[in-house]
Amino acid sequence: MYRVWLRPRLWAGLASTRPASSGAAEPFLSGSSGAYVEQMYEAWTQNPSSVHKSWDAFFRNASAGAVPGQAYSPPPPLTHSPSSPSPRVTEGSTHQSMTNITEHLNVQALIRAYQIRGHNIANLDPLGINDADLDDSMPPELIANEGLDMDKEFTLPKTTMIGGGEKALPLREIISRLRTIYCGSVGVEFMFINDRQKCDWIRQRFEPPGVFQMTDEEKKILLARLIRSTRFEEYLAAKWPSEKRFGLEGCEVMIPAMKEIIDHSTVRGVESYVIGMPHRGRLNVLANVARTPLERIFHEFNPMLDPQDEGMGDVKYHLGTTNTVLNHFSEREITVSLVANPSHLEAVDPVVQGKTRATQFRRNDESGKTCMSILLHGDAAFAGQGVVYETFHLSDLPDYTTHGTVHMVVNNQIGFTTDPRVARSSPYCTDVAKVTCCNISNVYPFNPIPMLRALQSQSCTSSRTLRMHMGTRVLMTTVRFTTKDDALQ
Ligand SMILES: Cc1ncc(C[n+]2csc(CCOP(=O)(O)OP(=O)(O)O)c2C)c(N)n1
Repeated sequence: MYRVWLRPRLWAGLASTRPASSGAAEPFLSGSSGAYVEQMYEAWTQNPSSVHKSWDAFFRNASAGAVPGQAYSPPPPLTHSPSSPSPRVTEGSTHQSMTNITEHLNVQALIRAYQIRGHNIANLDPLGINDADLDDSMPPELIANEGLDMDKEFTLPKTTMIGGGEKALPLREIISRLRTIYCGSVGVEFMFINDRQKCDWIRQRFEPPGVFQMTDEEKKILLARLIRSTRFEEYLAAKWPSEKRFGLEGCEVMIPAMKEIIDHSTVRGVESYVIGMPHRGRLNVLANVARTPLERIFHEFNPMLDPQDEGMGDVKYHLGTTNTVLNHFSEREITVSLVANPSHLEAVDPVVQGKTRATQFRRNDESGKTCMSILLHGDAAFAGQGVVYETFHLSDLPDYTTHGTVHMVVNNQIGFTTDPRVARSSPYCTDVAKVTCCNISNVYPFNPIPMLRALQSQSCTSSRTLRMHMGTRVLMTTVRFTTKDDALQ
């Protein structure tokens, strides 16, 4: 309200300073200066000493109700002539305000640097072989200038929400919040997206204080699901130690993560899920997400099966299933379809998209509100198989789109026998997906709460979702330790 009242007054004050007969227009009266003056006014309302003294005087006068022409006092001339009045601003204070401006600009650059590069030093590389830049040094732009006073308060720019309700914070607190958000167990990459609205949307989901917290009830559900997923892997490992298992060990959190996506999107109306994935973790997904009866899965390990029997050999990692299950979160019946895995890595991706599109078509669903696809990948296959890139490029075409897919990459930092340093040329295995400007979160699975929060906030939460609201792909890559099981298979 105050601002609305002041603005006409502010402009009236400025307008009246135009010399009636002078042909030279005042530079601050040009159309393009409006935003600048308003920005300064915003900054002044937060902290009067953050603007130049002459502006401080002007804003004070205008807000005190000075009549047009009296709020403004002209700045000192650039050249000093004996006839001109002596400058009212001392050299010391000019220098101080220049320092102030420079410091604010430095802090703004630092905030932006964390948004762009914070993921480079996030805790994502348990083996020390996968640093984003293929080196593990701190990017220089993330180091605050030595001269900056850590206890000084700085006005936060509009491009960050780290303040929550606060408009200014001490530099020490700014850096601490940025490090928690961008350099912990979630490394979010989004500043390459050339859509300001999407970037703001993501900042709103990641930056406000407290967004990575969970209620006790949510924590209990997460723990129960983690136990079910972990115990399943342990049981297979203990019971059939010499069988191929393509285990999910170390990344069991993928199961609660998938269930989180399903829970929250089904509340928003999704009734049918089409899932595609390779062999790794497939039995766990069959058991805990698609709810295939455990006895059916275990039966396929039976050494007495004949070659022609269902489940013999590798088949248990290749067959698909479709089940209708009751989702306890939404109390709704949903259909979960795990598409058969043809062994040729990633070949299932376009098949899943085709099946999803066909289901949406049959349901007269033109925006993907009732059927969605989820694709799981291995790190080496995601980076190395051309069909991934091709499928991503089809994803926004009007005749092919499925209105957003959640992709999850299980990154065990090995592709058969090859480690990432000699497996691909890009820093991250997910870089190929950047062609379509999708948001990418790199997460460390041993800290599941931030991981689930990040996933939930982008793909499927409450009233607005990145996937559903903006029809956008969401990509999550989970880095985990390589286990003996990976190396054997
Ligand atoms: C197109 C294709 N090429 C090669 C293979 C053989 N192969 C099976 S698993 C595998 C390694 C895949 O590594 P990654 O994608 O990282 O998944 P991981 O098994 O490590 O989870 C390879 C090369 C295959 N199945 N399909």
